[in-house]
Amino acid sequence: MLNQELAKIFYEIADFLEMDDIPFKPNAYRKVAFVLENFQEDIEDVYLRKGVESLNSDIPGVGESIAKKIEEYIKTGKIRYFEQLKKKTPIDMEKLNAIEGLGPKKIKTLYQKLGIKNVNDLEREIKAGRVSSLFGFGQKTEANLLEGILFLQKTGGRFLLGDILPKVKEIIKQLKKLQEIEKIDVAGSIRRGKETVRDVDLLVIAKKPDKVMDFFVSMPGVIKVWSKGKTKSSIRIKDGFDVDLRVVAKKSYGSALQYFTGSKEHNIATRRIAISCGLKLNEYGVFKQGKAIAGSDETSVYRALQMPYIEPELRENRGEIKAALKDKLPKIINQQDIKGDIHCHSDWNGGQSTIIELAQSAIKMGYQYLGITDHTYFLRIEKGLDEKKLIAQMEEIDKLNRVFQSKNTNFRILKGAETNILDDGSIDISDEVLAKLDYAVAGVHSNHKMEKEDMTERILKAMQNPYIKIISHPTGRILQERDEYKIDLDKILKAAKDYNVALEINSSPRRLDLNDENIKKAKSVGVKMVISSDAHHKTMLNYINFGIIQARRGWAEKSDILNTLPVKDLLKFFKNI
Ligand code: DGT
Ligand code: CA
Repeated sequence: MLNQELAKIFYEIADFLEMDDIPFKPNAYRKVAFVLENFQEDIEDVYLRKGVESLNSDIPGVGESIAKKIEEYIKTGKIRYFEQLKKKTPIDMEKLNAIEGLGPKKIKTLYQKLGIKNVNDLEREIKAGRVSSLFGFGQKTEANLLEGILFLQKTGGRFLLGDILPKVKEIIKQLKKLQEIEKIDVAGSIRRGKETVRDVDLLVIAKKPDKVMDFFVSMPGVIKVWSKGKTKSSIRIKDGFDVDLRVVAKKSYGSALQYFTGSKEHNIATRRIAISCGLKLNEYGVFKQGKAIAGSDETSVYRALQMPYIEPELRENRGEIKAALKDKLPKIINQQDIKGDIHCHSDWNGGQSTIIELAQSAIKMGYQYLGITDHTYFLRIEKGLDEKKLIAQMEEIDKLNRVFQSKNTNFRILKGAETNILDDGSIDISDEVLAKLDYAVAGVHSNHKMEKEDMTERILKAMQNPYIKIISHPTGRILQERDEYKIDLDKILKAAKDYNVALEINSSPRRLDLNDENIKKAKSVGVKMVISSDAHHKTMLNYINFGIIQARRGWAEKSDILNTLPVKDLLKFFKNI
């Protein structure tokens, strides 16, 4: 486990030394870092054999001075030399280095000439026009740096799962074409289904690693090769994110997958369990007195720790280990459980597909029903439906349903609407018309910046309307753009139970609202939820998969999610019977 931590430190030492124009040493440290991050044995084990001597003799590139530093880290968790370097040049190397276009040499110039220590300093100096006049910078570099800073500020250097996942699937598809690759999996935060992702971790079993790596670093779309080795290579893709590829031995594949899936917190906890069982767990296997007892597949790894398999989405150290040890893990929802989608928009109000196109796509997805929930009229920009148009749409849906019935198609379009919760909590469609729908959804689409108490009251009032059955995107956040509105979620959860209103898990990759922790909270107090695509085009019905992932991360089971019900039972919930 120490291997990766030490590698990170040695890379950073190399950067600091390079800044100081010290010859040779930076490369020596980089080489060692690279060896460590690819080393097929736990460095601690090497150390336990004969201390500094075995570190020196058994790890290529590790001389006595580096061996001593490794020893110091194993014993104290720190390396004084590294601490001194950081003290001598007090700059935020990691963050500055993360800006596209900056490396140690440029960081040094910025520090020496303008005293720039961190990203804020850099932004200030660029805006003051002082960076472009430095040697080696210029207007274009300055503009690129500013763009890089803005990206980091907006996103923290993280990418939306929804943006990154299709590209990762494409990369995997290309790699799978190689005969040498026996098995390939994505690990890391992507496998855990986190809503944002810093980088992509791929693992493979491969016959000829050299050939695989040659292909990997020269795939179309690669703009930078950070490193290339037999067991690990690292590249940047033109979309701006990094991909690491590791080749792993068959006998260690499950352990490596478990380790690189993380999360780090989950790993620390599982490692502790291993120790308490007298075992040792690392990315190479589970070991008992030095002998491997598991490692080829993940299930065997967890079994060796006296636990059932833990789904990746649960691995955040949020109670899953305790639950697993007691065999009380939730049976989390999966794609097949979903019987229909109950929030999507048609071309009646700014969606791009017709109702029948949406319905046909839904049938192809194996759904039994699809609820059409167009915006209502308060949203004039989207030409929301008024009462008259809503009634006309209901008639159209009735007509389409009669066609399905006459053809014995086991499919039904449900009549819904996504109404607006106005500032005072009232709904922008009359109760009389709401009563004609199969169900009504309500959401906040305006005036997001109310005080907490007012916003909570506003939503609570809407929930008391007997026709409102679902609150859409309950916290209003837009990832990397807009924070949640201020609400008292506990009060809203209580009202959801009291008034029999479901809360939505909106699957739009920019919303994912409720988020995982709120889903877990809602489940724990018995609030029902729905997973909806909020599609504005038939192809966006697939967004539901992101909502399912989020629901799994929130420990949701089939029984927590209403659109796992057959249509008859779903309508019973809506009719409150
Ligand atoms: P990301 O990339 O920030 O979206 O999140 P992850 O979880 O993919 O993190 P990443 O790419 O840094 O590392 C992949 C996995 O490797 C991580 O989930 C757990 C494992 N790992 C990485 N560094 C450490 C570490 O220092 N200690 C332990 N125990 N595990 C680590
Ligand atoms: Ca990652």
